[in-house]
Amino acid sequence: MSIPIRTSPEVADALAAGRPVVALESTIISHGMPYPDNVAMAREVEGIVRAGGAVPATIALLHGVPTVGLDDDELELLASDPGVGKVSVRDLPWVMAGRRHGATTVAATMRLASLVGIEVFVTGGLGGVHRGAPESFDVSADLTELATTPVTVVCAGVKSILDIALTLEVLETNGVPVAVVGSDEFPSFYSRSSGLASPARVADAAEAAAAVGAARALGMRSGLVLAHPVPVEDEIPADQIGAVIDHALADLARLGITGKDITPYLLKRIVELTDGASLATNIALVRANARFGAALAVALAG
Ligand code: PSU
Ligand code: MN
Repeated sequence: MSIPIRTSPEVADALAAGRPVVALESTIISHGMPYPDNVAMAREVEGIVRAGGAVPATIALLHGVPTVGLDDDELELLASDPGVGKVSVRDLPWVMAGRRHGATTVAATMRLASLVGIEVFVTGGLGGVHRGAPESFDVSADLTELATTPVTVVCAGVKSILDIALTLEVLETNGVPVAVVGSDEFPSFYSRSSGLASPARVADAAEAAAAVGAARALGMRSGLVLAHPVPVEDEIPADQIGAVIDHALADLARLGITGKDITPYLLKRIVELTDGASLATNIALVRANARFGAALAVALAG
C-alpha cells in the first residue's frame, strides 16, 4: 500500500539512513499562538532540534497532501493563513479529499509521523480529558491516538484547562507509559506542579530512550508520554495561572464555545488575560522540550 505522504528530501534521507528525526506539530502554530510569534517559534524550534543533532520534521496538510518536513514559505502560510483548519485524526480524510490546508493536532501528527517511521515528537501540551467531561464527553483524540500509535510525545504535561487527574486515568486505562523527566510530580504546562504524582520518573534522555526500547521489545503498540516540566525561571505559579484559567473557562461558557474550538479559544484568552506572559511561558517550554526531544532522538538512533 502506498501512502500519499510527501516527505521532504532532508527528512526522507535521514529516515533512510537511520539518523535522528523529531516530528513537530502544526496546530500549535496555526491555532495555538498569535502571528508572528507563532512562525518565529516554529523556526526557532526547528533550529533547536538541528542544534541538538536531529532533523526537524514539521507536519501539516498542504492542498490536502500530508506533508512531513516543511520549508520556510510553508511555515509562513500555516502561521498566517486564516483558512488553515485544525485537523485531528477524524478530520484527515475530509481535508485530504477536499485538498485543503490543515494544521495537525497531536493525534493527527502522531498518525502521520508513525506512517513515515518517526519515533519522537515534540510539542507543548497534550490534549486530554476536559473539565466537565463526565457531562460533555469531551475527551481529546490525542488520548485515543496515544493508545494505538507507537510515537513518543515530549510535552510539558497537561494544562489545567483540562482535568489532569482524569487525563492520567485515561492514559493508564489505555496502557500508555507516562513519565516525568527529573521530577516526581506531573507538571501542568505553565507550572512545574499540579498536585498529582507522576506515574514514573526518568533522569534523562538516555533513560527515556531505554524505556522506549523496552516498550518496543515488549511489543507494546501504544505511544509513550514524556512530560518535561517547564524551566523554573519560565514557569507561572499554579495558583496564579489557576485564577486566569478559571476566568477563561467562565468566558468560554458564557460565549457557548464548544468542540474543537475550545482549546484554541482558551489559549488565546489566557494570553490576553496574562498580557502575553502565558505566551512567553508557552514558547519557553517548547524550546526546552525541543532540546530534550532532540537528545532523545539522538539516544534512540545511537
Ligand atoms: N495545548 C497547547 N497548545 C496547542 C494544543 C494543545 O498548549 O496548540 C493543541 C494540540 O494540537 C492538541 C490540540 O493536540 O490542541 C488538542 O485539541 P482538542 O482538545 O480539541 O483535542
Ligand atoms: Mn474535544
